Amino acid sequence: MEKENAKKIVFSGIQPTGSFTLGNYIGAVRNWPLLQYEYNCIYSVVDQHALTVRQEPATLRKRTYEALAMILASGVDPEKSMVFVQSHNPVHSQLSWILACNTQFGELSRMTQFKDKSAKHPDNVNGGLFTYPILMAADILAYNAHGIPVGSDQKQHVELARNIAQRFNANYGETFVLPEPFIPAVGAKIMSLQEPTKKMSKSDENINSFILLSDDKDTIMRKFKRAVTDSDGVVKYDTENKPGVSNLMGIYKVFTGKSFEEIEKEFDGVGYGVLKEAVGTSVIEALAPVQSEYTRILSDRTYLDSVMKNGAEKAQRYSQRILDKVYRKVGFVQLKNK
Ligand code: ATP
Ligand code: LTN
Repeated sequence: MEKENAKKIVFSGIQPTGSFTLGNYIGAVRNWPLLQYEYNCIYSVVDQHALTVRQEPATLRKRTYEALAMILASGVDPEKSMVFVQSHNPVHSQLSWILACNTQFGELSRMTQFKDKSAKHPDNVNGGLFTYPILMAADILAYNAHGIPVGSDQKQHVELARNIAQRFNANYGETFVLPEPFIPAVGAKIMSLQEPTKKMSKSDENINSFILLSDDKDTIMRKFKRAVTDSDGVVKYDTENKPGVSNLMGIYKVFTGKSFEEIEKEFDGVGYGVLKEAVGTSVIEALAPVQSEYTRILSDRTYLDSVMKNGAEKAQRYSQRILDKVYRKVGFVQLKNK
């Protein structure tokens, strides 16, 4: 990776908080392997972020392996990209402190995810939940990443990272590359199948609201058949008035490459049942190879451990250089024998 300095850096992360949803896949992970040719890509299982919500330790450990296996099963090649677990590289937390001292309380208070998550877990509005976007900025800035492939819900956090970088550069001199979100044109926000005005979320209590990448064929089809639509029976793309149908059409578009016009024509006069069945089939077919790769990779712990180890070493080596520079800029004394 070090050899190809001309390529820009892409960084993204996913939390090991549960099995990935179709939203995680379409909005983020599916795009990660596609970027490996044009960019130097760095992908992380961000386990430190997961702690902002209470986690059962054994479950977190298990899900960390599962998340890594899912990233690899989606087509990310650890020979081409850096793939690692966040807590294996201490640079993220070290940089996070410096960035925290360059971030305003008011900026953090405006983050909509903080407002949503603190409303959802009123018994655990902890400091980590509030300062989490700073750790996310550290994830990105520790590698001088330029492109951040995420779903649209993360746009605000990437913009905050950019603002922090800009401010640091203005105060201490040119140090960080300014990151920008890479948001997919279609599927940046897949909606809940039960409440299509809300984002599909793996932490939703209603299991019929999401498709998990680990769901089997029958479960996927059943969940699509139960998806909430509307009562006028017309297949038309109109997110405002027909959010349920539009969400199904968006998913179908992602996996078939058809335009909304073509989809409207295809289902003209046939009703929602046929649409739901076709969407279900397209998803089942698209996920099948990822699911079998996932099962194969997850059963090979030795391989996953070696990917983690190599990734951690590369990530630390790469980001340490940037942290050293930051430490010099802010005025920390360098040890003479370093
Ligand atoms: P949740 O709220 O479902 O637990 P999250 O937002 O914490 O999920 P992460 O696992 O951290 O999810 O997200 C990883 C990536 O998936 C991010 O880039 C995020 O933007 C994207 N993503 C999450 N949900 C959706 C969705 N419904 N549609 C599109 N992209 C999504
Ligand atoms: N905050 C993101 C996950 C995440 C991330 C990152 C994404 C953590 N660090 C760095 C892109 C770049 C989330 O909750 N979905």
